[in-house]
Amino acid sequence: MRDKPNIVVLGTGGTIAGRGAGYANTSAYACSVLKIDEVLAVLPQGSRRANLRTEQLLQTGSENFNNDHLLLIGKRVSALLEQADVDGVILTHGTDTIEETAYFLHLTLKSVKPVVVVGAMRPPSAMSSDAPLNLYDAICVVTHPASRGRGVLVVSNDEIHTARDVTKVNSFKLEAFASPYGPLGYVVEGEPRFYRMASRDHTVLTPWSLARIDRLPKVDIVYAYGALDADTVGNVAAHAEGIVYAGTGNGNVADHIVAALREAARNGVQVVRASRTGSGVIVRNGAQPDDDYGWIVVDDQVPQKARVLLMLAMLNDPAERGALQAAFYRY
Ligand code: DAS
Repeated sequence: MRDKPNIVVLGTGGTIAGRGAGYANTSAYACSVLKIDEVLAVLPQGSRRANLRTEQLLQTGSENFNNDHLLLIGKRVSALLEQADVDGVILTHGTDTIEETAYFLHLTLKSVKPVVVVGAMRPPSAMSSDAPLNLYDAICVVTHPASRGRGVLVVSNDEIHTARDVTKVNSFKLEAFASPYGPLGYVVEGEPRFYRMASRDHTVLTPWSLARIDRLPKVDIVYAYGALDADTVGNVAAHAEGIVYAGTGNGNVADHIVAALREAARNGVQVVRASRTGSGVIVRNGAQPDDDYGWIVVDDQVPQKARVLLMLAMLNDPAERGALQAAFYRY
């Protein structure tokens, strides 16, 4: 029996590892300059709850993360979770794309051990930085037995979110993260309080294992607006294996874009209708005859999460549209 849980803290950069010129620089600062040990130094109390071991995995803003970064992070977290002397993992991460990395891990890790992804909206050098409290809350959540088996969690601003639902909804406020159905719980004075479960399959209940993934299909997102031209869509389709179409409203596709997306689908590109609104469901064969066109629709996944899920689903059944559609309703 160990005195405290053994937690590995992986650093990847972001604002949580940033430094500004002065206290007043809450939004203008150098990102990804503090090493993970320096990041943890803002919170000397952290080691009261856990034996913390650090690793510097990356050192860059999360806006730079591509599929190779996802695989690198995923494989490292996965390997750590397999070690008997590791009880949980904290991943420090830029906030911009935290939701994509967290969702990728949520769908691919094969462990019930807690994994918490955490960032900050203000660097540790700024007045009222959220870095120390977010880090402290992450340690409290990752070390708590109630966090086991819940999939990957994102902790921010006193809230615990499931990786499936959380998105960044504000560019500079501390209340930057929201889930359309609310957080799973709060962290109150260092104690996680969970109020609900994530209901969709994740981690050990998915078919994807990082040990078997070395490449992800190229899936791109096309953002809809009235003046978008069909050639742009065609150019994207020519270089992609899948397209998530972030349509207006309930996944609407402008009349002059329909042909380009139908052509893409005929050429074997998987086309997924989503919404650029940020929440809500897309009804299959609602705004468009998806069966006739060979298109797929999201359930309620926002375009950036739909991209992650489509990449994974295409690993199993790249051409089987029924199976790809089913993935959107299961995960
Ligand atoms: N540079 C952004 C990022 O790394 C900012 C942040 O961390 O909030 O995502």
